[in-house]
Amino acid sequence: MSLGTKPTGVLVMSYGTPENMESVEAYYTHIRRGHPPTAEQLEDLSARYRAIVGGVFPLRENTNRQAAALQRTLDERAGPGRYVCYQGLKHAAPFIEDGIAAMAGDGIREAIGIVLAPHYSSMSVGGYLKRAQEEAAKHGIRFAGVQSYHLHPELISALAERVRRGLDKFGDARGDAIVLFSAHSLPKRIEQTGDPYPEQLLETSHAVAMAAGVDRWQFTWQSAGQTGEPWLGPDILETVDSLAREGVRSILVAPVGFVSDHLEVLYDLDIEASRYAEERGVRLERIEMLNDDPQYMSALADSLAAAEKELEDGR
Ligand code: FEC
Repeated sequence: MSLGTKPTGVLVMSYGTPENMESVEAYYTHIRRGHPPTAEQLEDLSARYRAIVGGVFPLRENTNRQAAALQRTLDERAGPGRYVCYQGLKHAAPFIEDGIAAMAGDGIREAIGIVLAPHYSSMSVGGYLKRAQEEAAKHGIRFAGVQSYHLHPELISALAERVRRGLDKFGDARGDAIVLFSAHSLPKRIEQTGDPYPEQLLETSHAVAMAAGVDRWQFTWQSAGQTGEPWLGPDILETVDSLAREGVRSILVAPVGFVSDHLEVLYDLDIEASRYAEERGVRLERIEMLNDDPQYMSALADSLAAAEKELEDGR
């Protein structure tokens, strides 16, 4: 229980997406830590958004729906008013710092936080948590964040159900299909610091494959940046190419490193990888994303309860 009558603040953190096509440049500049993209880079990204969005940036609506569903789940568990969710986005407004400042404005003294991405890397979740912790300290808010929840049983169960449904799409060819688990690549230098990201992703993939009764599966990376340094591989396009050469004709992609429908799924997988596979005579399908799935919300709520316990133990 939090001290006094104030609710505990819950910072729901997500990547963030532009408001509209006009704000793609500002968004891209933020991702590049203040360095504006070249005209060519900007056009490349804008073209990818044009290919998927049709005037709406799906990640924004999905994050809104996830935050609202998590609020409902927490209200059902603890009664209304006990927890209040605030959004904090990494690369768009409301930024992580805005979410914490809004809590401070509401008089909140204790907060817990979770990223809508299940796997920890110092370059991903670690970055979100550091910013939240620093901003909370400025406002005198005690804060504890969830590092990862990649093996939570309800997360695994929700993903396994999607893998089973995804395989059904292949009908009679179901038995020949291979499941390709994927996640956002990161610069290869994370391997030198013992970062848990690659291992956690393999653990999730293994657990989902077991739960779905799948024995033909591989893990591959996707969406690597063009930054001039090596990124973790193999990339999904290389993997699709190798599998096609081995005679595989049916691939189900399970992007377990992501939880929402957004650019890296709707463009990199549904358009780019799908087309690439088709050119090689391979049918590529994808599992449905979790979005506001009730089991996913339950995994988030359980993980937050563990973070709150840390706050209580530290009192
Ligand atoms: O739908 C949308 O508008 C946003 C989709 C989106 C998600 C996402 C998630 C992750 N990223 C991660 C790491 C990196 C690193 C860089 C990087 C760059 C981009 C660019 C876009 C972008 N990311 Fe992203 N990412 C999404 C979108 N990401 C757009 C810039 C253009 C490009 O490279 O395509 C390289 C930064 C640099 O230049 O230094 C590193 C990781 C995740 C998964 C965890 C999370 O959600 O936080 C890791 C969604």
